[in-house]
Amino acid sequence: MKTSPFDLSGRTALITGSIRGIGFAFAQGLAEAGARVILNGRNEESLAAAVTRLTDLGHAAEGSLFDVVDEAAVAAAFSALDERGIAVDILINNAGIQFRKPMVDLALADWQRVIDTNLTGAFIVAREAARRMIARGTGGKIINIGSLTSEAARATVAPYTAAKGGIKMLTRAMAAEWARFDIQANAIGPGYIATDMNAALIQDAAFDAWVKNSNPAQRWGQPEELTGTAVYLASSASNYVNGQIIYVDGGWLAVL
Ligand code: GCO
Repeated sequence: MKTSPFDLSGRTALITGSIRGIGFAFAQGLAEAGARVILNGRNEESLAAAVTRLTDLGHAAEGSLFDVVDEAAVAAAFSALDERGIAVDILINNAGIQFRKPMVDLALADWQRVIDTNLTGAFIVAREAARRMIARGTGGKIINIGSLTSEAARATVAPYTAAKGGIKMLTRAMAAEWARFDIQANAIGPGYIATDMNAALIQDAAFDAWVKNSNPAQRWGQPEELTGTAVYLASSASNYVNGQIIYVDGGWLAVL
């Protein structure tokens, strides 16, 4: 029986920022498709709890504690996996933060924190993963997480917008350098997804109405509505797809 091109059995996936929200949904989706998953976060307890949620469902899951902005900690995390003979075949660069303030009032430290986590962190983790994929000669998958703000801006979220715009082009730079090693680098652009990060926006009646009136699906998306695209980009079904960003946004960017 021919195995499905979407089958991830025998693959190992690392998902950064996967304790909750869309990161956790990505991890659960890839685990359901057969992958062993490595969750990541910065808080030991909540990371362990997230791992237990998946192992309780019978999935092969474990945790790797590091902050994506900490270059030494990221390198140490990968070395620890090397020592245990664990090869990361699939990387989802999902770790991200949001900070909302008009630019004229924005402190450089807040700007830097968002850029470091949402853009530089993706570079730091992908570099470690790609070095090993190239050395093993086994290829691999890198999936970055963009946003509607990879294409269009909204007031008060300038560092996030700059970082997500950067993620789109960083993904293409990865394709330019790593596709020849059979590494496919692509991105997913979530629309407005009902997560903790957007809780304040959901509770804001005017903002909630704006989201519902601005996308043809007329609703917020759910985290699990992103996982199918992640499984596709993590699987051999996308072996000739490179440097793309797939928007999962209810049609927001497609319709005036
Ligand atoms: C915001 C939101 C957005 C969404 C998403 C949209 O403040 O506008 O947090 O950034 O999370 O990225 O694509």
